[in-house]
Amino acid sequence: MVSIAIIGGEGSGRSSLAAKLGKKGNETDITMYDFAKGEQILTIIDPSGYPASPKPLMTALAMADMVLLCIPPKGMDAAAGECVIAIDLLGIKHGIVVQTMADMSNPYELQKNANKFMAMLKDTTARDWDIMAVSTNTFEGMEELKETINNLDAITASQHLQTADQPPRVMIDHSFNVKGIGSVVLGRVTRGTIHKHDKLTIYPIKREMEIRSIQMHDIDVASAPSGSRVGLALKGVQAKEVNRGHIISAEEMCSDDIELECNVSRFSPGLSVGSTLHVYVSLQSSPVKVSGITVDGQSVTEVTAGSQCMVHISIEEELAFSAEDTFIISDLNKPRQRFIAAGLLQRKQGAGA
Ligand SMILES: Nc1nc2c(ncn2[C@@H]2O[C@H](COP(=O)(O)OP(=O)(O)OP(=O)(O)O)[C@@H](O)[C@H]2O)c(=O)[nH]1
Ligand SMILES: [Mg+2]
Repeated sequence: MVSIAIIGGEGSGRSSLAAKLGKKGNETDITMYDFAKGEQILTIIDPSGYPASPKPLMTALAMADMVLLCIPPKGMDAAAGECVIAIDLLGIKHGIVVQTMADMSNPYELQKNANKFMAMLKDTTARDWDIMAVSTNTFEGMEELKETINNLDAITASQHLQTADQPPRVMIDHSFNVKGIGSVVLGRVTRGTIHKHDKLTIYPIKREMEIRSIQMHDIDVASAPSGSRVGLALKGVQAKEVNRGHIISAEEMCSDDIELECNVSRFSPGLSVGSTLHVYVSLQSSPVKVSGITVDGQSVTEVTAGSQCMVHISIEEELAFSAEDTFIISDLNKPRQRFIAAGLLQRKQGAGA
């Protein structure tokens, strides 16, 4: 049971690979594919609206346990570089670099490109990722890729298991009304275990509700552990009140004004007070204004690339989050590299949760 984001630049072979790994399902700015055979269940997320918008990329990464970074024979383009920066800022540890369209390349060129990627990734969280050549035309490398995915699945499954005793948390990615059933949401359990009849709250709307029933791959179950992709029928909330990014949990912080301990990307123009930017956290996003920056306790008006600083942001709408969530600050107006900084909550916020 593993959720996989297939990312990369435009025309890098993402959708072709996704279609070979699973069956196409729901399609919005992300396209879902799934595969289930015995114990093996894969959920694949193709951020089809990327690179036009960074949001589908952030959504896919927040939904995934692991990443397949697709690089075609022509090499990395600006968007692939931006994907690497996103992976590194989010601190994503599990993934594979997939050299797509291997039938259009040759062993010498593949090795030469693999050496280049290794050099490029050596200072990032992707430094130990396998690099694998695959063709969806000739099926070269597909079995090896699936085997490597299974190995990573085992690792992420054991990490999910370690959260079993923690309070449950579900990230909602789709919601709709089903005739005769009522409000249904789709999402992923990212922590703990949920049970039928659990009474929890949807954040940031702070609506108390009950889990009426749980389905995993269209089969009714009594409970679902961390890592599961679930469909939930909910009592006490209408589907139209629930949006992608809402979180089912016992307790979340909610705020529209926070201070983040930030690492400013080395590959960004830096950050300045007064600028209007965008923030992503889990599956939520919102415009923000940078209202203050401090370095070593001193207020400053701007910081350069590579800085560490405290950044105070005023968010257009209230977001829900926990202490472990990474916030990504982004500038949608930058033409090439839009991710500016990654931040964590520095201290407990005075949240109204
Ligand atoms: N020869 C060959 N062509 C491939 C392979 N995989 C994908 N292609 C072709 O490459 C082109 C791009 O592939 P897609 O899978 O659409 O790539 P994508 O990253 O989803 O592209 P966008 O969503 O448009 O950014 C298509 O014309 C595919 O038919 C492959 O393994 N071999
Ligand atoms: Mg595509």
